[in-house]
Amino acid sequence: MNRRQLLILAAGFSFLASQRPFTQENAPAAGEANEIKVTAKKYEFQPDVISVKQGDHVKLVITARDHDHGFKLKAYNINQHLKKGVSTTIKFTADQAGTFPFECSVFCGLGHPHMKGKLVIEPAAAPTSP
Ligand SMILES: [Cu+2]
Repeated sequence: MNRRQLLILAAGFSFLASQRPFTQENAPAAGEANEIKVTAKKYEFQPDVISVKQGDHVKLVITARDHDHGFKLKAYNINQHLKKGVSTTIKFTADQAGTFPFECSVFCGLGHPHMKGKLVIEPAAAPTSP
């Protein structure tokens, strides 16, 4: 059955039955890769706040512009060297919700200690009780 047939079928049913396909259609499929492009340069990550949802398969594509940098996300045991001019892909599954700091882990100059950001993982909807 294709989507069109499904919608026609749903429209013929009760209000509740017809609402469901529409609301679910807009939400991305669970576990879909969430690709985020990030730039690293002296002395900031852009964006410096990265927001994802719990359960997302996060794919960060980070490009160091002006110097080698690093991406250290301690909560997820990630410490990746970012070579200047190269896009580095870092993949992880955002299985724990919360706010986690990340920082540059390769000394890049005087402002290096301030080169930080945070990863915000919104909790998934609470599971319905049985
Ligand atoms: Cu640095």
